[in-house]
Amino acid sequence: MGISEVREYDCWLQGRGQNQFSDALKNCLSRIVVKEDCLVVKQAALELQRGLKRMFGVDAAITDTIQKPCTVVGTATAVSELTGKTVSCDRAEGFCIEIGDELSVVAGADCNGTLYGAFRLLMELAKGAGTGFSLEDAPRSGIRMINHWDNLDGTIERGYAGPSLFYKDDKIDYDPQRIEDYARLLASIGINCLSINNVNVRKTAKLLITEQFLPDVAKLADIFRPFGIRLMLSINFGAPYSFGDLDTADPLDPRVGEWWAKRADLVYKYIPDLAGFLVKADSEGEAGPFQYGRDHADGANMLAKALKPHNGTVIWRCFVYNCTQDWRDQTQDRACAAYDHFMPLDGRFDDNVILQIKHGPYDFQVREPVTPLFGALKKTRHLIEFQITQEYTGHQIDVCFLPYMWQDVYHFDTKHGENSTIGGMMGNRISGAVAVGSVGRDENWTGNTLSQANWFGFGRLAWNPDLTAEEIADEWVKLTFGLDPEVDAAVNKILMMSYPTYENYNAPFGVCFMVTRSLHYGPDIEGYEYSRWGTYHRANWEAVGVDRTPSGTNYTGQYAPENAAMFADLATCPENLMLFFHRVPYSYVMKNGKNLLQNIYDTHFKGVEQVEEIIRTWEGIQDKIGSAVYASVRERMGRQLTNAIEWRDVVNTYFHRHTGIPDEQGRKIYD
Ligand code: GCW
Repeated sequence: MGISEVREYDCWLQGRGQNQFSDALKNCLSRIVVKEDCLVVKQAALELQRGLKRMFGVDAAITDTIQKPCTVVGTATAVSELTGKTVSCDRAEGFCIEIGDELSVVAGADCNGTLYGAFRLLMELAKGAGTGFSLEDAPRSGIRMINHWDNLDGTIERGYAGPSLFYKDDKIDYDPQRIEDYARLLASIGINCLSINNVNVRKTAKLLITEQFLPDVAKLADIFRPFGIRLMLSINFGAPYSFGDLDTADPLDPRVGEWWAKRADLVYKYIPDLAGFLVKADSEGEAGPFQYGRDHADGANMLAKALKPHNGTVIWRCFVYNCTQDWRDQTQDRACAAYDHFMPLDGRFDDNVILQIKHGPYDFQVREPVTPLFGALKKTRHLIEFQITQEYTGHQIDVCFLPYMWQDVYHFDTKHGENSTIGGMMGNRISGAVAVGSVGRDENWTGNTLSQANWFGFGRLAWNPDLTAEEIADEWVKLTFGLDPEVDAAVNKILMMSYPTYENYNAPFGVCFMVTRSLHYGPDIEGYEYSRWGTYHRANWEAVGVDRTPSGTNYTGQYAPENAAMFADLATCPENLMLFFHRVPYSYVMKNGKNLLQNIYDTHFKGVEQVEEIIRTWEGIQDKIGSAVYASVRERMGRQLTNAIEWRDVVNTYFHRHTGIPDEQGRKIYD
């Protein structure tokens, strides 16, 4: 059989592996029985039919008449009635699937669960499941969302995969088939909510909540609805005056509350099931309640009251800090901002307000500690925010498998009460997971085809935070590249070594910002060192890192006592975060017996060697994966190697110039 090309557009819904079903199983799958009026359940049947054809070449008919052999699709109640067999799966949005020659079943706890069951059946078949297979599963959290940072002009803030899927030339302009395919891929990994415009709501984007755009937003919502996906709109807190007829946006001014209440009535007339508004306020220059001496709760609650009659939710982002910091003042610390702003407000928010908190206190750096708000907030619903788009992790040029780091976030123990890891709190103390999306109009959605694994991985972890990076990589590789053991081993190796590789040549030991300003690709060691953004490493001739212990900014004090002590003590602070928490002399001897300076040199030399190994590994499977995907990824790996070499040489030269100390192995460091 010839090498079938990896169809990059289909992502993980390829079915390249298991396409030799037994005749009995093929007959059973070829008759799909569904008898329910729910839009999403009907879509589940259609997706099963589409997937069987596109992934496995099996033609299936859809009927409402039960006749074995057949595959019954529906909510558990309906399936039990149709089959006379009691099927029970009662966890929200959960499913149970069974594969049999006479009778296969896709049963959902509800409509969404049925859809997720249909996609899971297709994926399990693609991984080789056959007769006798059964699985019951349900998402840990109720909110599994992606944020688009798409602008109305078609650009995407921090986007690296082509123009926006939704907008062009200040209009909503899209290919309906592409949007349906996008909804399909999102639902197949359990995403149930999508905000469709940039949180920096500027220029025309402010008008998305007006009749100029609402009819088209409604049409978009119609495409996502059968896939169980509700939309959110990012709004500009200053809208009442920036395009409205008021002269204020003061949340305590009754006129403002009325203005938003009317606005909400209009929006929900067009999109009755809109999930709500996403808000970035008083952050990086965006309008907000601070302008009027009000706090975040005043601002969020005013909006929440406007949405309440429509069952809408306000998601209020906590990415706020005083972005006019003075690098001379070492008492200021941007890392403290989220906790300082929001802990005092715990319990002040209405029940339809949910805070959205970045997983780290800074800004999606290669490695950050987990934000101390998690576990500390007791009376406020909140989400954890990740970034799939690779703003600081290689712009989807460099391969960098993010679940490798995300699993460390989910495993972090906040030491607040019982079951206090982030993963353990998902679905109870943490209401869900959200991420900044990474897709654009590129044929492969994500620029680098291997970056699809990050999009896939976010969805899988939002569904089940106990999954390991290895499990996610292995599943994505099988679903995308098929079941050839040599190909699987090679791509798994590349994914699993890619994060340590990137961290080695980019920003090891939690040093954070050394990227070029505003672009955030490539090195500029002091690019942010004197900026107003509070993003410093303070390297000099003897030491590097920021003292965030009680003798410094006391950021460590925001953690639960056990973690505060652990981070504050250089001996117990994890070495991969030590420059985030401590100012460390270059002479400091690390656990591997070498001093910090030599470890800086070693990590950067090693990072380049690891990229070369990644390239060799990819080249080794060239004749097994089809020329298109091979070439597109190999081209990016070439650029990644250039980037890694630049990081190695710029960083090593910087620290060599600052210290005058050469590499112990005498390797080349340029002066
Ligand atoms: O990560 C930073 C980005 C900004 C982004 C901001 C945020 C949307 O550099 O581009 O703005 O954070 O999260 O609001």
